[in-house]
Amino acid sequence: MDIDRTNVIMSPLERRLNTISRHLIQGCFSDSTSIVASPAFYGASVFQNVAQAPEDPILGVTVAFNKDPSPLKLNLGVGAYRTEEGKPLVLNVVRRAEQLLVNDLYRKKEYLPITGLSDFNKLSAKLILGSESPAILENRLATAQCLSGTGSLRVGAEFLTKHYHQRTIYIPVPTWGNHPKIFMMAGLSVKTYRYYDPTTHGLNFKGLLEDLSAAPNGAIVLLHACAHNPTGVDPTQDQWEHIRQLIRSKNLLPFFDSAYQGFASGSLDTDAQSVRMFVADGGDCLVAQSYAKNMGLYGERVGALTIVCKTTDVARKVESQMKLVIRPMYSNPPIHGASIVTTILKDRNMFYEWKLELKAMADRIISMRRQLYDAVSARGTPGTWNHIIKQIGMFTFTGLNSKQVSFMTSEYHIYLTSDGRISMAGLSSDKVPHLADAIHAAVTSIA
Ligand code: PLA
Repeated sequence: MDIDRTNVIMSPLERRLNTISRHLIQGCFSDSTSIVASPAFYGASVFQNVAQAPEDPILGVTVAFNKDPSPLKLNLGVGAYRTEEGKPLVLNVVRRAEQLLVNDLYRKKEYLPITGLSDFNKLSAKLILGSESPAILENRLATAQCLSGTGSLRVGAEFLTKHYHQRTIYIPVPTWGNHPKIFMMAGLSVKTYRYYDPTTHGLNFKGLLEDLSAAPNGAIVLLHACAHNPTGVDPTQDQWEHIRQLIRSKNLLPFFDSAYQGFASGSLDTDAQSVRMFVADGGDCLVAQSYAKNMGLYGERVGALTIVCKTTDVARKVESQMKLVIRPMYSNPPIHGASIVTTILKDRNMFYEWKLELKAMADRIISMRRQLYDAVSARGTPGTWNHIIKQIGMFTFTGLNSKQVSFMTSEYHIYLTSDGRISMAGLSSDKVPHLADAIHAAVTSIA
C-alpha cells in the first residue's frame, strides 16, 4: 500500500487528511492487496469549478420543510394534494386499477413504442378535447405519452425548435417557474405577456391583449388551460373568446399547458373549455397534459403531448417527427402509470369513480379557501382578502411579499414559495387557524 506523496510538501491539514485516507483505504483492502494511487488521485477534481446551484424555488421548499424538526410545520409549497389528516392521497380508483394490473398475469414489461401506449394516447386526447372533437373525428392529431406535464412540455418545445419557423414563445407573467427553463433549454427564445394585476388580484386583460397584439406574427403563446399557476386567475369564457380571436388573427400558435384538468371547477369538461374552443375553430395547437394532480399520479410521471393539425396527412408526419425527438431523449416512456390511467379511462365505472374522487378533492380545496378567508377576516387582517375565494385551482396567490413569507417560515414553520403562493391543497381545517395567525402576524409586523 503506497499512498504517500513523498516528494510533495504537505500542510498539517493535508498531512492529516492523507493519514485518514490511508487508514480508510487500508481498511478497505485489509487483505494483502496493494494499490498504488495514480497521480490523478491527488490532483484537483475535473469538476472542481462546478458552482453550487441553488435549490429549485418550488421543490426546494420541500427540502427545507423536511429539515425542520418542529411539530407545527406545514408545507404549502409544492402543489401536492393532502387529505384533511394532512396525508398524501392515493385515489381508491387508482388502487383498484393497480390491483387489476397486478392480477393480470398476461401483462408484460416489454418496451412501449416510442410514443407510448396507443390506447392511453387516444383516451388522453379524448379526455382533453372531448369525444366529439372535430380533430379526433377527422383524425388530424398526433399524441405521444410523455413524462408527465413537464416532459410533454419539453417534447413539444423540442419539436417546435426543430420544425416551427418561429422560435419565440410568449409566457404569462407570472407563470410556473419551470416554464421559462423548459423552453429555453429546448432552444426557444422566451418573451412574456402581462397576465396578473396585483392591485386587483385578478387578470390584467388589457395588458394581455396589448402584449399579444404586439407579438410578432406566428409567435408561440403558452396558455394555462385552467387553474393558472401561481395566480389561480383564469380568463372568463368571453375573455377566452377574445384571446382566441386575437391569436388566430395574428397566426400565433397556442401551446396549452393542462396540468389541472378537473382541479379548477371539479369538472373535467368545464376545465377543458379553453382548449376545446381553440380546437373547434380548426386551427393548429399543442396541448401538454398531466395526470399528476387530477389522478394523484405525481411520481408515476404520466402525461401526454397532443399536436392538433389541420389535416391527417400533416398529423402523421408530425407524429413521425415526434418520435425522432423522443427516441434520443429517453427512448420510450414508462409503462406503469400509463397503464393505470388507461385502465381507469376505458372502464365506464372506474371513470365515474375517478370523477367522484376528483370532485371531492376539488371541493375540499374550495372549502379550504372559504375557511381561510373566514379566519383571516375574523382576525381583521389589514388588506382585502376576497381573492382567496375568487381564485381557483390548487393555489392562492396571496400577495404576501418575500419578507413576509420568510417571517412565516421562521416564526410559524409554514413553508410556501417566496412569491407568496400557497398550495390550498396542502391545507387542512385544523391548520387553518395557525396559517391565519401567521398571515396576520406577517402583514401587521412587516411592510
Ligand atoms: N405545468 C404547470 C402549470 C404546473 O404547475 C406543473 C406542476 C407542471 C406543469 C408539471 O407537472 P408534472 O410534470 O408533475 O406533471 N407544478 C407543481 C409541481 C405542482 C412542480 O413545480 O413541479 C407546483 O408546485 O407548481
